[in-house]
Amino acid sequence: MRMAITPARRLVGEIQVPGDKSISHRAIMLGSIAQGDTYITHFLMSEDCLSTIRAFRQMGVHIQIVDSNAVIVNGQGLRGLKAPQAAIDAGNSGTTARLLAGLLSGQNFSSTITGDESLRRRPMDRVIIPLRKMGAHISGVQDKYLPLSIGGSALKGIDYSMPMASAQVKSCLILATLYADSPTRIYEPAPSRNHTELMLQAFGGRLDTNDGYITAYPADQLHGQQVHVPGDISSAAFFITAGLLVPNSNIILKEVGLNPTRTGILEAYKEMGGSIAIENVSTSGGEKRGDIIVNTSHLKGTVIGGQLIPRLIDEIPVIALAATQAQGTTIIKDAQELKVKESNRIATVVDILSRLGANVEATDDGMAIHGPTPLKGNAVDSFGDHRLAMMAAIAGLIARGETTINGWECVNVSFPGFYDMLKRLQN
Ligand code: SPQ
Repeated sequence: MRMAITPARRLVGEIQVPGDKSISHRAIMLGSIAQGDTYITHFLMSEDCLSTIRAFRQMGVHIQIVDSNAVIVNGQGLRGLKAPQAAIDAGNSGTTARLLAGLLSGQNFSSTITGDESLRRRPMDRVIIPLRKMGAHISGVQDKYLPLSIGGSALKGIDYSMPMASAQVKSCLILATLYADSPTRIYEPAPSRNHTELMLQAFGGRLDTNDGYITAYPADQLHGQQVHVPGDISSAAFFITAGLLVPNSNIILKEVGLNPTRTGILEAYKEMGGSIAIENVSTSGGEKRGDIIVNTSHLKGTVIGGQLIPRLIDEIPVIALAATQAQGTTIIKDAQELKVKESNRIATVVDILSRLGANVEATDDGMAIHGPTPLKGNAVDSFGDHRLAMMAAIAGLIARGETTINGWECVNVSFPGFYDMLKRLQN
């Protein structure tokens, strides 16, 4: 499907972006293996999260979709999952595949995890290697790719230093350790999102966090909870960026997740001179949330790297767009992980922004963007990557003429309703 975007005069209004994708996945997973019901509100009903729901339904969990964003999970207990009769299809979702790999390794049945063409190209050795150290019987194509075959087995805790900052690897090992006979210590090169840690504790699981490492523990039982999912800051990022770039804009984003492991984009934009304020802060289930108010701003270039990268990794495509409008050069470095997302997000971001007239070059671990450069509408491809499709749409609001985006449908992976929300701010 092709989407056409034309320039916006201004963006004004109040919106509430859909629920956080990472938290929605985890609520289904922990709810499924907890005792009793888990009630989830403001759940993200997107393709990725529906892949997680389908996976647990295949394992005998009753999951009721009450309305467009409320779900009740009828937990089966830690040992209550049933052997799936067919391969579990994680679709486009790396989170589903990698977290499930850990959860399934400790079961007393065999299973297979597969995914779509994009996911079958993404590395799974990052979970295969540590899971094998725990005693898992797990193998993949070339020992690296989906489909993964998992023969349930007895697991033991390990000490593991992760080669990259990855919440998915960390969460995979935390979930596997629930079924192990001893604790696992996980060292992270830099802090990544900690939603699994926070939610597991809310469900009654034990976990210690220290500077640079966490200790995960086996569990006897988890207890179903009420989870109210905050708005996804990775989805809010598109509107925050639009608010900064489109002239005369003022956007209020209600109840967005402000977990400090996810707010790198706010720090980067403040450093670049963005007018961003936070109001009405509260915390629920350990997750901070609040309203974000954005006004049009003159931006300046900056350097984004090091420990900041895992805290804004999924927002880099749209931050790169903002950098095309900033005075001076923006360097994004230490971001090699971008190469193994739904697309190679270094190559694809540079491709799209260059086609729109930006002055940007790829580097080995990120990119350099020289601004400000006026953008010109053009035909671009989404590369089947939801974050790129939405980044290109925001670019289209400030580009001269029309911008068309091929392969628009991938937006449903994380943000159904994105276009309607964008339109509403233009009225
Ligand atoms: O789930 P998936 O496909 O990996 O989604 C992405 C995204 O852009 O939506 C990455 F492509 O988000 C990841 C994120 O990059 C979601 C995630 C999580 O929920 O744990 C963690 C990050 O990945 P990683 O590899 O750094 O752990």
